[in-house]
Amino acid sequence: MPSMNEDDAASMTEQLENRLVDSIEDHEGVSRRSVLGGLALAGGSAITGIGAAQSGNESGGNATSGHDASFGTPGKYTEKNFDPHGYLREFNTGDSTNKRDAIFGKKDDLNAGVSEENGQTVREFNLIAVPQEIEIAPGVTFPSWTYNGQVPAPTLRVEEGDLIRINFTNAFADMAHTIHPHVQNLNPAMDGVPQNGPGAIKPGETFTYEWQARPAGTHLYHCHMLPLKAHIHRGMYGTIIIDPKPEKVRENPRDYIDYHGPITDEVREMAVERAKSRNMISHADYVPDGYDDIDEMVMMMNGFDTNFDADNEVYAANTRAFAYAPATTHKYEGEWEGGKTKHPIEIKKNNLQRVHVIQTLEYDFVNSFHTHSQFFDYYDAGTTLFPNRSTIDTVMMCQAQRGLFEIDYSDHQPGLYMFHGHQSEFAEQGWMSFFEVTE
Ligand SMILES: [Cu+2]
Repeated sequence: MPSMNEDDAASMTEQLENRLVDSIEDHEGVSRRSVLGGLALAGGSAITGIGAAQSGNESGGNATSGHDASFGTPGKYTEKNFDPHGYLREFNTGDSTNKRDAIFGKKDDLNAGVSEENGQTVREFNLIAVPQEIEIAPGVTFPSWTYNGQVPAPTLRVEEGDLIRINFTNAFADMAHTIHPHVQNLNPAMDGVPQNGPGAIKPGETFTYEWQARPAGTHLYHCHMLPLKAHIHRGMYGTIIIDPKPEKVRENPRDYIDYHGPITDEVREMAVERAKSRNMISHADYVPDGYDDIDEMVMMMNGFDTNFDADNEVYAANTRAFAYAPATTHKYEGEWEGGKTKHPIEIKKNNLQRVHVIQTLEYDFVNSFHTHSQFFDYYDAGTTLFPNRSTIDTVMMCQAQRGLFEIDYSDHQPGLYMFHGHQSEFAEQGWMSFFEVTE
């Protein structure tokens, strides 16, 4: 049987959500509107000294603007410039002719283009540091610091061996930022720490970072300004996925597999096949035998300290508490539209399902990821093509740790299957979600 029926799951989510929203009602760092049906508050701006007019809302409005005095529906999210469901599978490759941002008609110029220089593919992106109010629970906003107005920042996806070029602009009025990538950087000036290279990128300044795309895997980028925990906790982090090149794997399979036995032809071919299945850029149509398709998604496990006491009150995967949980407003009632509310993540049972999981929580030492009713394979940092651990249903992750999960529900009945952080507090305060397995 599926882990829970829809009505029970929606009811449980609603109870948890109401409790969560009640618990943070009076925090000075948050404003709460639609749940109470009250007026917009300027709490976040007062705390941070960041004016609402500077909050980057030219990209289609944010949760603060446009909803003053609106009486929203309890349990519904109202912010429309970030959709945690669209974000799951939104991979930016730099290709400016193939933007995937049609969900809300929002259009930024993140993908700046793909070109060749000295025989190397260059994937170019525009990232802008900008303050932004974001919605972290229905009707509850948080004064975040962002890349491109969203938390998590956009996912960048490149191929091993590419040059990643980042045109970085700091649009804050009063605060310096950087971008530090967790890749193998050959030039220390490009490391994005304030003490090196261009150093802190001050308000109004721009700098072009260039990073080598290696090693293949699931990686992190984040701001490295001090106080570091503040810049990370406020939301300045995103994912870089580097797809393995099958040709490189064929040449040096040992670099890609956690395996110390002889490299037989069979082992080599198995590694090459796995590399093809991971590579969504130059092998986008490749599907391994036995599967209908490959589906990949990104979940950054994060949290928010809404009263700024160095302890998180709201936890989530991809920012919004319970965003992937069943709700009475879900799609089966005809009310679902991207950005409006929450619903489970659909998994087609015959797909090879991968989840890139990145732990970015501040103020708590560890986070975890736990699946109900099924076990998964785990590839630490996504850098190996054979699993480091198999047949586990929970993995513990420290900050900046990330991994690739492969989950197979092909022999399961269609229905709802819960997953969540296995710290009970985190799960109850927002980090609880469901996969909906479908035929
Ligand atoms: Cu910063």
